[in-house]
Amino acid sequence: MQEIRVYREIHGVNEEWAEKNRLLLAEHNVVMLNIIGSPGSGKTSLLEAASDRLSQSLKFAVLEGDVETTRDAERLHALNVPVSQLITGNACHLNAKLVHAGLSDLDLENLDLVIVENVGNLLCPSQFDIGETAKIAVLSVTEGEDKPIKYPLLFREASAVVLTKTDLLAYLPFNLDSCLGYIRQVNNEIPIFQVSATTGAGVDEWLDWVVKMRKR
Ligand SMILES: Nc1nc2c(ncn2[C@@H]2O[C@H](COP(=O)(O)OP(=O)(O)OP(=O)(O)O)[C@@H](O)[C@H]2O)c(=O)[nH]1
Ligand SMILES: [Mg+2]
Repeated sequence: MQEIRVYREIHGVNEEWAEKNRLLLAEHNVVMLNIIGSPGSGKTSLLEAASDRLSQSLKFAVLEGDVETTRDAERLHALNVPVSQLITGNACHLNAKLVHAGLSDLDLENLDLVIVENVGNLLCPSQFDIGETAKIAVLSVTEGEDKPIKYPLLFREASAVVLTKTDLLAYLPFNLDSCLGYIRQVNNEIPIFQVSATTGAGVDEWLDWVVKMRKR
């Protein structure tokens, strides 16, 4: 009888690099946060709105993940944030090896925190461990309130949710209570921050959480 060949994706290789990242971060006592959300959900805008106050509390750098261009890195560079751009080519997520390349070039000895903005995608980045201390789920009110139950993996794995663009709530048929309920349905304990990068509302509350993560 003819044999059946089975080919399986080797996630083990990514795990090895993720472990190297964890060791590197631990060696320098640096926390790494992995920000994940749909394209355009407001990840870079959140960092822009937060960078000034965050730099008063912690020494931090950003690794920007994108399929193409250095646009997001340029936006943060313009605000004097130390930032590198990680380009994945066609991949819909960052892998641990690419993150390792970015981490290795940072002055980790003089940093408290590295924030990674993953490639805009609500599903794939959650499936790849990059050695982060915690994941942060970013969801904008323009995406619809049901996304936490339609794409539950990120919300299950995240340590916090940032609900962005709340300044637009008045103009959208977005049911905030339903959204909060759906997030709780997937992850009962998770802190949820309601934020507008445009008005600055809620940014400080989220930053308090970030600073606590570093001190923990
Ligand atoms: N009204 C409003 N618009 C926002 C807010 N935050 C971001 N935006 C807008 O949303 C769009 C996308 O914002 P980005 O910060 O580039 O989103 P992103 O998640 O970094 O996008 P990718 O990196 O491409 O995945 C831009 O036009 C922003 O101006 C907000 O709080 N309120
Ligand atoms: Mg961005």
